[in-house]
Amino acid sequence: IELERAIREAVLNDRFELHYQPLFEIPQRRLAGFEALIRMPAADGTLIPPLAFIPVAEDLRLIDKIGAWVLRQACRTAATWPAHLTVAVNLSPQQFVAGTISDIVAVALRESGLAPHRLELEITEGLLLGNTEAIVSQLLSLKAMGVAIVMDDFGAGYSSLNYLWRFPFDKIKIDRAFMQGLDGPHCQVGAVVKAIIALGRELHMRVTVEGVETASQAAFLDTADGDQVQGFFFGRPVPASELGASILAGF
Ligand code: G
Ligand code: G
Ligand code: MN
Ligand code: NA
Repeated sequence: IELERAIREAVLNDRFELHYQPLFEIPQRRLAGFEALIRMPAADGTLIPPLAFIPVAEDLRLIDKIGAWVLRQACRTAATWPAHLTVAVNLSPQQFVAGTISDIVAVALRESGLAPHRLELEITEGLLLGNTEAIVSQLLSLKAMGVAIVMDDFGAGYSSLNYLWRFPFDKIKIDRAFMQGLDGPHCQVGAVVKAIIALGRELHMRVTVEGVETASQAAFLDTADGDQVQGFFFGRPVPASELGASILAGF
């Protein structure tokens, strides 16, 4: 109840923050762009992570408003970056229910002046469980605007392979569980990652490896053929205000 009140108040006053985590090209490790990650400031000054309030915001049907704010804010911020850098925004399945997501994205792009090809929209398999035709037509109209569609957390769910040929993804992000698995007892994890990358190649989709936390995981990337990497080893999410200097330094 306390959380519900805090969310409603944050929505009314746009009191959210976006942090940005860098993505790098493989193998040059050149900065490619950032993923925008929402946080909600709490009364005591701490930041509430999305997993703690996004599901509640979804139940309260407030995610459309929050999501529209995230899109506008992320596009506005990215428009101030060097023009080769992209920004990725996470979308909740609920943002596709009303059928207005492409209008909301169009407004964010128009207001900010951000070139559409610099915006990536990350969706998860939860979205694809729904009304397939309605979802595909919305994804296609987003793609027609020039925006990239990304399958997030790939491989973590139940039937991801089935989605790969049904939906028009430009990129897949391999779930961070695979990188964590590299340090565990299952010696075939690396082979599965390489096979997913090959699958992406065959489908003409770019592949991002997520959740790289250690030097040994980073070294694995030299043996694989991925396009991009993201993870704490290379860069943590930081507030927009701290980005400027880091970007100029190549992060
Ligand atoms: O930043 P963090 O690792 O705590 O994010 C946890 C989860 O919250 C991730 O799965 C991420 O996709 C999701 N998330 C982060 N920002 C947003 C957002 O703006 N909208 C939605 N719907 N989910 C987000
Ligand atoms: O589900 P999604 O990929 O959108 O989740 C993004 C979340 O993953 C962010 O909240 C971010 O903080 C988190 N994250 C990013 N890199 C790493 C990492 O190297 N290790 C772990 N454990 N989490 C990460
Ligand atoms: Mn994501
Ligand atoms: Na992910």
